[in-house]
Amino acid sequence: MLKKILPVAVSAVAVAALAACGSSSGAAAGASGAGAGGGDKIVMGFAQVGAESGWRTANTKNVQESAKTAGIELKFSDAQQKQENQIKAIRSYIQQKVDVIAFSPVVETGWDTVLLEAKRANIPVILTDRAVDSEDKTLYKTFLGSDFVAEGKKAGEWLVKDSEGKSEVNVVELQGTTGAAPAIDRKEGFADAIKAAPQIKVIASQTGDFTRSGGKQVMEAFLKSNPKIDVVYAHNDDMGLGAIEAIEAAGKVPGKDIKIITVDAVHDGMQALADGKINYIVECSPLLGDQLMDLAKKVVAGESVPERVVTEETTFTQEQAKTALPSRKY
Ligand code: GYE
Repeated sequence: MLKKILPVAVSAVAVAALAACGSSSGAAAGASGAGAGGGDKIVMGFAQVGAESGWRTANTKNVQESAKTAGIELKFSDAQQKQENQIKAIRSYIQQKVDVIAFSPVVETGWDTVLLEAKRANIPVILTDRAVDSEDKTLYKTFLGSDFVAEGKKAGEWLVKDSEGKSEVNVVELQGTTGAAPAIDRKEGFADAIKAAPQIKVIASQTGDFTRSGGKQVMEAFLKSNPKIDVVYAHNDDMGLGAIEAIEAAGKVPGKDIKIITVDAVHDGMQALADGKINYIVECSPLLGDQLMDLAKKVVAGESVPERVVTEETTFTQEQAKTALPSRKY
């Protein structure tokens, strides 16, 4: 615990309270508790969304590795895509008086109360990967992550080009988790871009919760109720990979009979792109760890940080995926 020396009795209570909370919620917040009594290491409480996708797994691994390299003690919790679990984890980090809290909010709304609690406890908060819709920008120090609207736009722009000369292009959309920033923004960016081509129509749009099984299930239903589907736009690779399974099971050829556009560019997605089953991927980098640790050190030291840090990203065609695959880190 940096700068704040806790009496042993208090920290013991905090750890006990945390253990009780972790076992009842399944949110397993900050299992080690090692930093809650002294030492000069920065202690970060990190409330992760879950383990819903390849992206998330890569992000978790990267954050854990970067913390180690930066000499930051990480208390990690997995909220299993449930906001209530994330709120519990954040409260337990406040109780433990960590030096900084970082979290990736599962949905955009409903954070003001717990963020205010952190602010009153003088614990700086860094949003990582996903945003909140709080009007009070003083509730967090900075937001590190992608521009999801831009990602959706890139997906739509590719489709507009690919649809030139066609008279009708029917799209089905597999949305991410309802209420999550990347789901809202990727939908918006895509819708905006395809306005340029009136022959492109989104004929069905539903959430697959960012998971492979969700993508598969929703795609099965789409295939049953829509006789002519030309394109799948999936808000992440995992749902696109689930859709591939559903398309193949229906006797159609993914990438040819039905084109697929996804976002993320994790390894399995890139492999499917190189294999011709996906047609285009917009990259969303999960490698936020090093930047997060740098920002954490600065906010703990009381230095000012930019209020928004946007990750740099690219896009991949099938040919580009073949070249990029051997050196991909995730
Ligand atoms: O695209 C998806 C994951 O928030 C950017 O969450 C992240 C998204 C990512 O489940 O695969």
